[in-house]
Amino acid sequence: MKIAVKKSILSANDRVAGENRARLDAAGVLAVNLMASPGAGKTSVILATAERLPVEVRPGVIEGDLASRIDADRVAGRGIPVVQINTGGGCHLDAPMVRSALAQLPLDAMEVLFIENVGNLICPAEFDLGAHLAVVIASAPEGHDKPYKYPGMFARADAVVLNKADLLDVFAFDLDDFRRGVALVNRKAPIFVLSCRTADGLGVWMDWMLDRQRDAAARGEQR
Ligand SMILES: Nc1nc2c(ncn2[C@@H]2O[C@H](COP(=O)(O)OP(=O)(O)OP(=O)(O)O)[C@@H](O)[C@H]2O)c(=O)[nH]1
Ligand SMILES: [Mg+2]
Repeated sequence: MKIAVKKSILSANDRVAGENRARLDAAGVLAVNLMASPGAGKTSVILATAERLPVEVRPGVIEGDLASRIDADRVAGRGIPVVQINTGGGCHLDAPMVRSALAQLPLDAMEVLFIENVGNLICPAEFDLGAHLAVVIASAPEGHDKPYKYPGMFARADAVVLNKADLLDVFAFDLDDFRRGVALVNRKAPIFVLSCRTADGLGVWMDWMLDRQRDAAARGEQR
């Protein structure tokens, strides 16, 4: 019974996710779902990336948190269109939440949409939002064992960002072991080791993301 209910919730979610994706495709917007534990650096990665985008690639942001407008205010402070979703206790965003946020965003005036999911390495992986890319952010202070302990999240990722690279030595972070852990569940996702603090490694991540953004723009032009 429990499994049947879960399946039906997920399939209802997937329907709306498909509609969201179609809407984003029509607007030529690349949507990136950023998932990580609390404090890994989701908002920092969004801001560091947005700051370095070429002028013709305009960002928008959806912020997901249980409560508060703290992250949305940080983003709005940079002049970036943003919608805050408060889940009121829910541990992940879902496609209907994103649908209502899309209705409030100027999709025609943006080329890339960052969706910051609720800080959690478990539930967000199960819910398709209609984004084109699922990016998992891990960070040095969390330790190198996370891919082994939360395999579902890493298995579904299109890319893995390892943030706070400036702290690798401080936390005796074993990068090889981390890479092995990711490879156990996901052989395709590139791993970007970077630091929002020093900006090291941001360029490689941005090149990869902008390649995908160009594909999304081409999809929009074909319509
Ligand atoms: N040393 C270091 N600190 C960082 C880096 N990136 C982010 N931080 C710090 O990590 C803390 C959390 O960063 P956020 O970007 O707010 O993390 P988040 O994942 O958005 O957090 P929640 O939205 O609360 O889940 C802040 O104090 C940042 O300044 C980094 O590359 N190096
Ligand atoms: Mg945040």
